[in-house]
Amino acid sequence: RVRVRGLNIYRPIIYGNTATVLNPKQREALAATAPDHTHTWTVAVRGAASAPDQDIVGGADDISHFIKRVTFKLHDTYPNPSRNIDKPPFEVTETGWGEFEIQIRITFVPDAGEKPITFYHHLKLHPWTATGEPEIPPIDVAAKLGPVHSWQYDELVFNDPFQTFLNTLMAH
Ligand code: SLL
Repeated sequence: RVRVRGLNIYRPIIYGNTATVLNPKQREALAATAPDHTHTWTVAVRGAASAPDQDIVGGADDISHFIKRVTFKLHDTYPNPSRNIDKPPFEVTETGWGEFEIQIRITFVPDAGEKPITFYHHLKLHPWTATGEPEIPPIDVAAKLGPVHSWQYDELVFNDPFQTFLNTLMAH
């Protein structure tokens, strides 16, 4: 296996979440099992060429040729908190009532010869405020404000990549 020494190649990603206040119908559906849930949210890792809310099936934003698995580790209050996603869209949608840190682990395709990387995203449910001070508005007010978005841009950098992996990256 030949490494291309001195070469750094990177791929842009975004990761984060969108959260929406449950509508009356959704709350009704959860009344028996999770009456305390107030929001539905989606946490995701996507190629940066895609918009946060966009569904991905192939194309320039497909990151599955170099990402084998994304593991989202949710709060222990969730059943099976460690969620493995093995194909795009790399995302988890859930309902809940609280914000927490989500551990995100990216496992690369075997060809990459790269160790998995782990980082965190703070699941954001409550609206951004002008002061930055946390402030949780009443749920009807939050509902009127609309979806909350919290997304970060980052770059996955591959140093001295294997020639075969470089070929894979370049072919997309
Ligand atoms: C808090 N640190 O105490 C946070 C924990 C936990 C969020 C938030 C529901 C899980 C379920 C849920 O939203 N958990 O019922 O399945 O505020």
